[in-house]
Amino acid sequence: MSLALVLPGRGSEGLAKRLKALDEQLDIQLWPDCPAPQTVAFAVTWQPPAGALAQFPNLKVVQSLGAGVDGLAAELPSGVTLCRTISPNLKTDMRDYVLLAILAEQRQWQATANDQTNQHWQQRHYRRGGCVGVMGLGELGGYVAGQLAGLGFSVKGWSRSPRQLPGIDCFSGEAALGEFLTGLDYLVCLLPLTPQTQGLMNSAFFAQLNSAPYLIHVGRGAQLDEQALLAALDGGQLRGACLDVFIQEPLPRQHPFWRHPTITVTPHNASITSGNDLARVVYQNYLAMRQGTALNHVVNSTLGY
Ligand code: NDP
Ligand code: OXD
Repeated sequence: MSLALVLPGRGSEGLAKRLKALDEQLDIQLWPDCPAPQTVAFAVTWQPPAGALAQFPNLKVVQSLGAGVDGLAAELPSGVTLCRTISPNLKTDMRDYVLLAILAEQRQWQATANDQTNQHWQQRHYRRGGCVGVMGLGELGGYVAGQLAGLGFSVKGWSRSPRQLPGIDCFSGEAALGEFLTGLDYLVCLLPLTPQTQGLMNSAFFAQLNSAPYLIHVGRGAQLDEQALLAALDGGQLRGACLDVFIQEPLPRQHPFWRHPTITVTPHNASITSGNDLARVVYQNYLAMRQGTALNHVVNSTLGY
């Protein structure tokens, strides 16, 4: 039984080396050079090329390189179990990114950096605390919300099904979205991309904001209507945005977000699984598959996340 790494341009060799360090008996095939595709039962991938997974007739489990699975659901052969990669570092890194975005905005950090460039001494007004709304209360959103509450922020959360999280004012479903969106100072998107969340942040959505929050978008680009965002910034429904994910990545050079005065752009690196964490997650699930025990972070094929 072997394991295939279908990771074009994403360092298959490095992952193979780390996996071998965990278990030198592992039989690993690096796509596209898979000499015995019929022996492959487990594949690790991210945005697989069309048809790449279909070449393994005995595939049982696919492990997504990331927490999101939107880039590979269409390529998943039927009957194959899909798992996500979640690690403690992925959660703490996401918390750090969101906290950094909040604090940088509160402290006007970019303006202060520009002041230094211009040797200009100016004490700037700063905000503190505030109400943070977190959309998505799963592995990442639930963790980030809890950590922000622990730091003294007032935190509201929104999910598909009802949740109860200590210290978080929880809302669920479309009917409660308007109430969730009121009174926010910060709005964080940590939703998975599904047909229900695609285009969610559009002009009707922004019209429900009544307190000009600052948007921190770390879910998926297609959840945001980019023109509606620009209009919401112009119209004062939002006071700024920190964006890590985009409809087109890399963000095209001519895109208006690059030079917008109240938008901060980061290159989809809010939280990245390290090579060692990835190897451990893959190996654990590979062993679970072999031993017939429960796999970690299995995607619900009906919900798509
Ligand atoms: P989970 O699957 O653990 O949680 C998803 C959450 O979203 C759940 O609370 C779920 O509700 C909620 N949700 C799903 N659909 C809806 C909906 N239609 N309306 C309201 N709430 C909904 O996901 P993770 O926390 O692990 O990850 C979230 C996303 O973060 C990933 O899918 C990925 O896109 C993104 N990500 C981005 C990274 C980056 O670097 N920018 C890094 C890693 C992930 P319920 O609780 O009811 O199921
Ligand atoms: C992920 C990501 O889904 O990096 O893990 O976006």
